[in-house]
Amino acid sequence: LGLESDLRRAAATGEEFALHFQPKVDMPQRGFHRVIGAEALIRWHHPVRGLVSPAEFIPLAEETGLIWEIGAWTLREACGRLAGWLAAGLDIASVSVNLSPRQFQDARLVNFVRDVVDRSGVPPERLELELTEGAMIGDIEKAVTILHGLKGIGIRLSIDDFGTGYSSLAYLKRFPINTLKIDRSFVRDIVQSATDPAIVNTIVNLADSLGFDTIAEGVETEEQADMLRRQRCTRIQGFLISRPLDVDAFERFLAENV
Ligand code: G
Ligand code: G
Ligand code: MN
Ligand code: NA
Repeated sequence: LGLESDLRRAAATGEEFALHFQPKVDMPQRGFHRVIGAEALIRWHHPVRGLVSPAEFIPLAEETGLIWEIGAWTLREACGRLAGWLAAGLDIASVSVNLSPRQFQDARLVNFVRDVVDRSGVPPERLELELTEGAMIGDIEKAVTILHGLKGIGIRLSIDDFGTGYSSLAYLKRFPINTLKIDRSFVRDIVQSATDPAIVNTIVNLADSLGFDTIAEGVETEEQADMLRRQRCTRIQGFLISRPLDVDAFERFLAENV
């Protein structure tokens, strides 16, 4: 209960939150990784408890409805940072923001996202929203309508943790999305697994056929990256490239890598 009232207070101002950014890179057959974007990940600096993980407070925010205020802060902050980087000449292709199921199902979502993008002045195609399959189960017709509404703003859409949820191929073909983010559970054991390379390869082929991109999450070693490359997955994100970085560290990373 203490944490809930603290979160309510934090959500009211946003002052205790910060965004960290984890680079996403491409992985050509040879040569260097190039930064293609970054994922924004929220952090809560609690005045007494110190850093509280989103794994702890996002579920609480969902249960209490505070996710709307927190998500609004996150989206504004991400667009504000992106606008600042572009104005400073740091040519970052996209910044993604995670949406939890309750945010996705909120009737205010499409208008709110349009409004934040408009006010920030960022080109909409530089903003990406990451949704999980779980957000879209239930009323599929409604989910497709919301996705088209978001698409109509001109932003990019990805399915996060892909392969762990329930989206059937019949649904997937109706989703106007750009990217499948291959869940890190398929990456973790890919070097020694008898099955995981085939699963990744199948996801990449499926994405190709449907006109989607892919990116593998949770890549921690060169060996995993090599195996992914052999499965034709050419975009990665993970500790091998960088942990999520605070704004200063991320700006240094960009300056050295773009
Ligand atoms: O950054 P970290 O790996 O600790 O994130 C843990 C979980 O919290 C991940 O599932 C991530 O998607 C989620 N998360 C991080 N930031 C946000 C955010 O701004 N909004 C939502 N809805 N989820 C987030
Ligand atoms: O659910 P989502 O994919 O949004 O989760 C993002 C979370 O994954 C963040 O909390 C981030 O810290 C974590 N993460 C990012 N890269 C790696 C990695 O290489 N290994 C592990 N174990 N976690 C990672
Ligand atoms: Mn994500
Ligand atoms: Na994920």
